[in-house]
Amino acid sequence: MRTKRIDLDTRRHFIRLCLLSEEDKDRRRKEENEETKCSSSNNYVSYGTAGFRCHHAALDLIAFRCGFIASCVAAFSRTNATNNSNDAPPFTAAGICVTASHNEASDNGLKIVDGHGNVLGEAYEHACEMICNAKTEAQLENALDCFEEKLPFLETSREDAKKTAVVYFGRDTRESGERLVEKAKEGARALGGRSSGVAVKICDRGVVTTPMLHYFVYAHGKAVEAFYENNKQQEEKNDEDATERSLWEKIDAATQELAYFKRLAVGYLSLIEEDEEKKKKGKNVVEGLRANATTLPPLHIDCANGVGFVAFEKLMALFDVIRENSSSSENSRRSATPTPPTTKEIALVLKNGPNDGPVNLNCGSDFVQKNQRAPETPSTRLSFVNQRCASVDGDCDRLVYFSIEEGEEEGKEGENSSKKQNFMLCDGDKLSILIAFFLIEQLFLAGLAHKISLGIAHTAYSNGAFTKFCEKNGVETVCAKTGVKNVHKAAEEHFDIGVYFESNGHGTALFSDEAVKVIEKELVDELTRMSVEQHLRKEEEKHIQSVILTTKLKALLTLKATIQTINPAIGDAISSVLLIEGILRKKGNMPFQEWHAMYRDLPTKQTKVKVRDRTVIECFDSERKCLKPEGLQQRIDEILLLDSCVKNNNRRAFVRPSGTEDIVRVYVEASDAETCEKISTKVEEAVIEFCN
Ligand code: NG1
Ligand code: ZN
Repeated sequence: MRTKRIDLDTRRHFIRLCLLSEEDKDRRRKEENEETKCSSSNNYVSYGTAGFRCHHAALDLIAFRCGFIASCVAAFSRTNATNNSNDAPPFTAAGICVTASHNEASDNGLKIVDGHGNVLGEAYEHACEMICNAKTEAQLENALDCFEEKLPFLETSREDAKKTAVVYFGRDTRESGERLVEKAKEGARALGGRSSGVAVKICDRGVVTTPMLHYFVYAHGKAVEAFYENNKQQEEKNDEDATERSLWEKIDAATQELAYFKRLAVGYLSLIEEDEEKKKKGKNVVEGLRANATTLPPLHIDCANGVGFVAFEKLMALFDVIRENSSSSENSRRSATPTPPTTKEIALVLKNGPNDGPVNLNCGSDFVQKNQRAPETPSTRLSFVNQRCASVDGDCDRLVYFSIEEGEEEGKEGENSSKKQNFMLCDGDKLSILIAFFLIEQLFLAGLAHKISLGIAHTAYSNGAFTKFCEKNGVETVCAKTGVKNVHKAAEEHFDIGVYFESNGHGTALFSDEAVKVIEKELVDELTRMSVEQHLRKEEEKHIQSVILTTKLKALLTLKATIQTINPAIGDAISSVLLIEGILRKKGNMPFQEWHAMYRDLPTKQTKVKVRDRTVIECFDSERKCLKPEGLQQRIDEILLLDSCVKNNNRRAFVRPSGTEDIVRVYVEASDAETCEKISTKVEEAVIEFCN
């Protein structure tokens, strides 16, 4: 008979704690007549596009329950989710990230990370929602039953299943973060105890970006896997205590901030290595033609007044250490000559940190991308003009690039002249294009284009000009529902290398395990072939051969460096900055304007509409059409015919309920801004009419 994963005593203990806090909440609400903005009416908090998110005051109970969920996920799943076999390593981890990403400062949220470092699977969402909204004992029992159904069943008795569940915690810079992390820890600890046979270990990583927290959980799993793999191969068994100590040392080292920053920094430095070589030898023709041939101008990063600022500062400090180390070793090698000044590997100017104002207020990637204008924080407003710029969001998992050219208005000069500004945005679509084209080129040069498929996954928010551009250039695309979890899944399912970005800059390039293996094997084969050939060559030829790497080898090394520069767990703005800067450098310091001009976006307008209950809208076709409320889609189709009796292929409009805010999102695209504006107003009116 299948036993329950969570033992009865622990269940009762958890339910009792939940009920106590429910009573406490009711009492407080009566005393204070407390009003909190939840994602929908009657205090029901739904599992949205990216976990639970609403006003921070309504999240204490949810944080506690999410902590418990994360502990169970860590305790009852194996590092290799594809098999439940008992050969799989027993130590697993999960994570809780306390963040509300791009939302305003008073909101907060809970994201649960599974043992692989991914967002907790869709299969758990309904059960999590039930647990977090249950108010009575019966509801809690029912919700736990539903949750347990989803947990992988381990064919072991509880005695054998005695294990350590590790839960990693991280938070962004919001004031409510610390309190909610403490609540979530209490929930996580509710699983630990003699009756459950589980020891819960809490690893609080403090203020970190969301992708860093995902990375720690991912790295934990990898360290455990590697350790067991190693141990299996060793004939004689070591002393058990020593083995366990050594395992924890390995896990600890792999899941620290330094390990994360080192991986990315070393990946980036390997990516641009060849570029440094070229610089020593002189520019090539393309570089010679470019205005910025020697270096890329510094990148001014708007950090959304959030955690990205702190993390980028740490990355820069690591680059300084690497530079110092390499110049001192260079120095000792040629002691007589002074060290030449080393060129900056990367030049970043950080703006809008946590001390500059409330997170995301008038800044950050969401502000820049949706409003199509530069951040408007008082201290930095003007400093973005005529620079190469980028913007990340409040938890640093989104990235967009932009540039504002400002010049004198024609025909006017002097004090009264008004400045003409030209705002240019390279959003998630353009990040996808740059990365995908770069990787396709490398795959061809490496001779792997026929073995590894590459395509782009995107959402309905991608510009029509982007999809046309991909089609024209033979790059396969697939449209998924909004939300990283959906685009990630589409990229994974459709391609060996799936490049995916939401237009708002959420995304990455996903290499399948198989693709990584093929690249690594090809690299080893190529190196072997070269060393054999070199062995057969004459002395003087050997020298030349060692300097001139074959094109194929260079491409393979570039692919390997790219893989290392990417956070393998999830889309990461820090990793994306390094990758994009690396690609731009490798493309001869490609100017922003040239990247931006690869294709011209159709004008778009995105607005939010407040309605009584946004959940009355039901969508289909990757959210490009709506089924309910009845008649709304037909009205949108009619509006799209505005001032024209034939269908215009450049016009698109769709509406969908947001999964992170209590609003309906309206998206419109047309050949000119004026039509966009008109259509948008009419669609907004239709939403209000049909949804209230
Ligand atoms: P919602 O609020 O469901 O539209 C927003 C973004 C998503 C994703 C999530 C998670 C838009 C239009 N939507 O979701 O792309 O980033 O937040 O943070 O930008
Ligand atoms: Zn975010």
